[in-house]
Amino acid sequence: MADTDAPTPLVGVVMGSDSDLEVMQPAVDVLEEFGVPHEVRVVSAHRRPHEMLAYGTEAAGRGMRVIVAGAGGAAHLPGMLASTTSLPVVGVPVPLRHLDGLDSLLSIVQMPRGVPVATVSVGGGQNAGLLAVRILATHDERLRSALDEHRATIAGESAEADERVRRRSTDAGGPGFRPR
Ligand code: RP5
Repeated sequence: MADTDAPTPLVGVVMGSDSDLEVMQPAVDVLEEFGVPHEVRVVSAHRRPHEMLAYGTEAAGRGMRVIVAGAGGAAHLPGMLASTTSLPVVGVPVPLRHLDGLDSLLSIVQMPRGVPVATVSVGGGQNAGLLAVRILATHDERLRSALDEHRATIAGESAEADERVRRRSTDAGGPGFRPR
């Protein structure tokens, strides 16, 4: 039975294949952490092109605000979705077994003039999720303070890492870090 109480998804996390899920899951995790309503779909540009076009064309009308699209290899999904909608599309290059994801990166980032895709790093699912939250936060005070807190947490972790490394180098008897 359909869950009629489910909130309208604001972010669509889509991928070319379920084999992309491992890379895309961190994006989903971020959206869950920040309490952003979202949906997760396999929308293949090559295997179901008509459904993919319909997804992009209908997304804004369904209340969506951002699309996060991941694909690998001949990674046409983010760019093709961007050509069907004025919503921001965040592209995630998924690394495959061959070519280390450089193929995916170039396929996604090298968009023609007029059709932008905000491309994150190879395998950068988490940053894609965070970028989607940042886009929503431009009009959402709660999300903006949650992002401020998140940045403070990361800064704290980095300070702790600094302390650990400094302590280790001091224990090793020198003021600076010595490679082993
Ligand atoms: C792309 O082809 C998908 O995004 C995936 O990264 C890649 C391989 O797909 P599978 O053959 O694993 O389904 O369209």
